[in-house]
Amino acid sequence: AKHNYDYDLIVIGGGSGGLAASKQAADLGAKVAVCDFVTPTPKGTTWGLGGTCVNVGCIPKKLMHQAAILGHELKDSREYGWGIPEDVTHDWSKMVEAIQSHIGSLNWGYRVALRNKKVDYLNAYATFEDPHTLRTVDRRGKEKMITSDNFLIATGGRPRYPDIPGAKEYCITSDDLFSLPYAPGKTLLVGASYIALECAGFLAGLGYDTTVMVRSILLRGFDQQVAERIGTYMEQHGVKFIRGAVPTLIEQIEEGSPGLYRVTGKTTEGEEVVDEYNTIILAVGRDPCTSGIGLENINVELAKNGKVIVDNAERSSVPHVYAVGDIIEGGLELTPVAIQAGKLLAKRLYGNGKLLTDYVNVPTTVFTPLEYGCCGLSEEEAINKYGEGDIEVYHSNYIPLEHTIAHRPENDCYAKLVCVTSENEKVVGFHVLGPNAGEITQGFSIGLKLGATKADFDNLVGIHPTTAEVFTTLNVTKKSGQDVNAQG
Ligand code: FAD
Ligand code: NA7
Repeated sequence: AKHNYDYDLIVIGGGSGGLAASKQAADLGAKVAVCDFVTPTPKGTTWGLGGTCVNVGCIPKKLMHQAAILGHELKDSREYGWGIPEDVTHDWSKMVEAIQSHIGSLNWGYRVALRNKKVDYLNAYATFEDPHTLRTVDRRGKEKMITSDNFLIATGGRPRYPDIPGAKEYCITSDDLFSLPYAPGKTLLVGASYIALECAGFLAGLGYDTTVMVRSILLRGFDQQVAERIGTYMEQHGVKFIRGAVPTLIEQIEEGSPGLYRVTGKTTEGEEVVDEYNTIILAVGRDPCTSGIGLENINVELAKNGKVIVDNAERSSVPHVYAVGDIIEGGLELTPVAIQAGKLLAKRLYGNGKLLTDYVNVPTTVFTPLEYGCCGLSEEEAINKYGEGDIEVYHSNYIPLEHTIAHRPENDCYAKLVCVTSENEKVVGFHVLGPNAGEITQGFSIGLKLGATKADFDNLVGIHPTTAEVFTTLNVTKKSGQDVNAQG
């Protein structure tokens, strides 16, 4: 018998995954509500509808990356004849204002889209009361109970704080950085994930004294040869690295915007490192927002790390409760993945969709000063999976034509294909380090999805003069030990 619920589907979380699912479900005739509530950061920062990507993730970080690139290109432009004065300055607040105003228009756009599609939007924090009932609490503390047939949890993640004195009092995270109303000054980034390196990259590019404190390796999970090349490039472009260290104590020296703080750290050898910074940005990982939402009341099974265990159709251990995006165990923490999973789930639930989200060969890009795009396996993963003897790596340094006139260093950029010999040299790993790596990787990733071989890449005719054409002419194998320097 059909129950008399308020909704067919309630989505908890109005971010990338939740919005995509709710709009798709409504398009297919379902009665849908979205609950989205941003718990303020310890500094009090909060934001509008749209989730991490729009407000404190992909969008503002790519725009700040662009601001830094423009600064670098301004310097290049002199070599191309532009008479740029030597004393050009950058205005942090103006940049933040422009970015925040763009984000504001996106927030508004999402509200309008939900209204047009007749999705009810509740700016309220949701917790499960029983398997079909949510308790929602809005900003003013007003409570409401709502019921639904199905639920989608898409609550995303938030930055983790290390358990050291001063962390929450004096440090900020990516949740605060993109709307910081004052220039950060001398900055320390703690962590070596892509978020830490991207932020360090654009801050240095904008002219701030920038240091990264790295506990172990750069970019865990990514190809380590490329990760180290990123580190080297960043070091050559002004980013300082403290390797093998973690912070143990943060103290305030001066109040202000920014203030001044003393950071004490400890290296793996037990040595103490001490320095002072105006801003400390913690980027030591993210926790899934799966606690404090009543999942224990309805027995949704979680993995040890707090992520929701789902089957390949994004269904949790409770059959009418689904999960997508950053909170699913074994998923990928990327916006387009959350969107795809949300859309396809809604099509399966309310349309006649059959497609499952494919989490394999998903391309991604790290927006460090020199961008790193990749798809498929890192060299290490390929060796683990196929054995070193069955892997052939083709690689080359390259020089973007644009860099020649600008006299940029000649061997920063790098292209690499990881192939499986016994499978007709099928390409299982695509890696590119250079300008516009994201744009390059997006196109080539369909080749990997379709099972392209090295011969297919060789058979492809390049577009000249581009940087992507390097992938049509790779002929040096890593095993040969031949020189990969680009011909100047
Ligand atoms: P989110 O977008 O995080 O949305 C979850 C929403 O749910 C939030 O609004 C949250 O406030 C709300 N919520 C949580 N709990 C409740 C509750 N109980 N009740 C009501 N609402 C609740 N990805 C890329 O693909 N490319 C990038 O370049 C990129 N850059 C990034 C840079 C940074 C600095 C960060 C932090 C992330 C970046 N990401 C990037 C990752 C991307 O932002 C996430 O993968 C994506 O936003 C995940 O979407 P989601 O739907 O899972 O969750
Ligand atoms: P990640 O990728 O696990 O990154 C966390 C980073 O922070 C990583 O460099 C860690 O170093 C470092 N870390 C963790 N704890 C500490 C402490 N206490 N002190 C100093 N440094 C620390 O997590 P994210 O949430 O950023 O990313 C999750 C996924 O999103 C990731 O897999 C990407 O593929 C995309 P470590 O290497 O552990 O020594």
